[in-house]
Amino acid sequence: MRRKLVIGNWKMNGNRAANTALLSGIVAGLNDFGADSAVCVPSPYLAQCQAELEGTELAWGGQDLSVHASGAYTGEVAAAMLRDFGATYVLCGHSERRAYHQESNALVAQKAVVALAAGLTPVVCVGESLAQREAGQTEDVICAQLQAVLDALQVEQVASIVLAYEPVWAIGTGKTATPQIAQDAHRFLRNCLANKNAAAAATVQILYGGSMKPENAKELMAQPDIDGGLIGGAALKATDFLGIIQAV
Ligand code: 3PY
Repeated sequence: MRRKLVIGNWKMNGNRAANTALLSGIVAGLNDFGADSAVCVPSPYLAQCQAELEGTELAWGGQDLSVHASGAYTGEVAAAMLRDFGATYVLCGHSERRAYHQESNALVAQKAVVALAAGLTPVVCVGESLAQREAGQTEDVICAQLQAVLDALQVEQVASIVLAYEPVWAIGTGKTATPQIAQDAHRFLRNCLANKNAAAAATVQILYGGSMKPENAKELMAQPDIDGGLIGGAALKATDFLGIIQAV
C-alpha cells in the first residue's frame, strides 16, 4: 500500500512574512490525514523552513539543484546545500525548468542521480505538451523523460525516487487532466518503472500535477495509480493546500 504524498511547489513566490503565515496555517491544520506533505520553496527560504518547520509533520525541499558539488557555478545550488538546510525533497526537471532553462532529459537524469547521492529524494517531473498530446506522442515523450532517469540509476535506486506526472497543458492553465487521462498516464509510467525494477514500481509514489485543487483532488487521488499531488497555485493558500491533503 503506497502512502499518499502532497507536495506544494511554491515556484518563485513568497516573502518572509507571507511564508510564516502560510507555513503556520498549514502546520496548524495538519491532522493525521493519512498523507505525507511537503513544500518545495525558493532556495532563500530553506533556512526559514528549517527554522519554522523542524519537528512538524511538514517536510520541505528545493525546486532544483546543480549537478556539481561545489565551485565556480554562479547562481547554482548544490545538493549538499539543500541538505544543510534540512531539505528532504528536490524537484528535478519541472516542465518550467525544461522549457525556460533548456533542461534536457540527460541533465534531469544527472540531477536525480546527484540528489540521491546526497540523501535527497528527487521528485522527477515528466509531462507532455499540448502539441505532443494532440500528435499522439504522450507515451513516447513521458517514456523518454523517465527512461533517461532510469538508465542513470542503479536498479535498487528506483525505489528511492518520487515521480510526478505533470501534463504541461494543465500547468498554470486551470485545465486539469480528467481522472481517466491522468490514471492512464500514471499506469503507463508505472509499467515503465516495472521494466527496470518490478518491486520498486509497486512502491514508487507517482504524483499528479497540473491545476490540482481541493475541488478535483478527491476524484484524481481515488485513481489506483495516483499517489498524491504536486500542487502549484493551490499550494500558496493554507486552506486550499490543506483541502487537497484532506481529500486523500
Ligand atoms: C502546477 O500545478 O501548476 C505545477 O506546476 C505544480 O508543480
